[in-house]
Amino acid sequence: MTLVQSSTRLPCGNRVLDLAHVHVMGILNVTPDSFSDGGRFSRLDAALRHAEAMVAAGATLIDVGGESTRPGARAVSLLEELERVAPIVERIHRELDVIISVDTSTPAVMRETARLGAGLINDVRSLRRDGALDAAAATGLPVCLMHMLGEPGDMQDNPHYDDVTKEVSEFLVERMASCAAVGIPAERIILDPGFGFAKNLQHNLSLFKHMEALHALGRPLLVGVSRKSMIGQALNRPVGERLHGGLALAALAVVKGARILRVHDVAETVDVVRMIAAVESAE
Ligand code: PT1
Repeated sequence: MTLVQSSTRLPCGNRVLDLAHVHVMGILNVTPDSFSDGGRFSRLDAALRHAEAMVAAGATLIDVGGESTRPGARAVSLLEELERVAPIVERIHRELDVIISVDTSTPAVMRETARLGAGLINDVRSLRRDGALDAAAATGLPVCLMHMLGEPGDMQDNPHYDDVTKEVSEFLVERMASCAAVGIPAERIILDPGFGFAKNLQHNLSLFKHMEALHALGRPLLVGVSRKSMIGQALNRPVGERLHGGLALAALAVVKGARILRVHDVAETVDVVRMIAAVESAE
């Protein structure tokens, strides 16, 4: 056999992500709403405590996002996004032992958070904003490329595919080529099918079922389905009752070869991952 095993060690700034095993990425939203008005510093402290709890529960990555990209979300300005994200990236980098992923499509946010200690760029728009390819390349950080059509504001308006898995795959191949053209090599890329982005329930289920086809692209897969409406629609559950459906999908994603699970419920998902690893390491 002459098959060359590509390295499982992905440098992420000053840390290394070992993709020989499955990682749980905890979601840290820093969009202002939930925390009542204690002001900016208590919000920052609350976010840091949340990140700390997720690390204690076994998250090896924290995904920091200052722009909501769920269906119908509104856009935020660059300054608004930077003011939300930069302080928490700086604090996590200083205080916690974890890889910081920044959920952003904004070039200036990529550059500034990389300077402050971010280890991974997670862009749901796959570096399609003006200047994003060059900004991501300049950071030297790995990038997660995700499939989405349109924008969060309109992506759920009647999405159509003839073959969703094939079209997602072709999209990701094209984005990898655009990355290669600006000097972001394949070795620095993570791929994400983009569950819940410009896809109806049948698209999401079919894409999940055939996720293995994306391994042909040769890069590790990240899967984000936590609490999403595909679970709500399949099980007829409101957002507060989607944990068990989400854990079922987490287990299935691991079996299908996913390497990073992006979740809200870190402790529960870490148990799923560890239980599967225990079985797989048996005689
Ligand atoms: C994701 C993801 C993300 N999801 C990556 N980044 C969100 N790489 C934000 C719903 O249908 O899957 N991968 N960043 C959150 N987006 C959504 C989309 C949240 C759909 C909810 C839904 O409920």
